[in-house]
Amino acid sequence: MIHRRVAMAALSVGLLLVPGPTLAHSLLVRSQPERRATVTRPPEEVRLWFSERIEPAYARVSVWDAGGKQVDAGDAAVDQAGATTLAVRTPGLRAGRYTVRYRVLSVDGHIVESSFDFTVRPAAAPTGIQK
Ligand SMILES: [Cu+2]
Repeated sequence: MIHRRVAMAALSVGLLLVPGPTLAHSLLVRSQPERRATVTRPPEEVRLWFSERIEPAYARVSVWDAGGKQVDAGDAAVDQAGATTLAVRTPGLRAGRYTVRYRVLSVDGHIVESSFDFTVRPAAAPTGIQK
């Protein structure tokens, strides 16, 4: 039922071209890995946190390598409790640059679509230097 309600909301906004001033759409507030981050340990998943609830049926996130190959496990899912977190597993990432693409539908009916990159740095060889 909530799916229908959100679809109707999206339709209303599209027809009226008037965003509701009291409704905020879901913005990406943080991610792991972070935007433009360089990490030394390949992440087992990519997780996105949004400012507002997102509609699970319309949430998409995928991870692509520099050659344009999709490298996520294809199991993107919205957390059950708050519906503000979206994650996808990324097993076996090697060193390289990756692009995270996401598209979510806020409960206010707005679609938010964007992307960001992160880099996995090759593991440094042990140097014996103590921190
Ligand atoms: Cu909005």
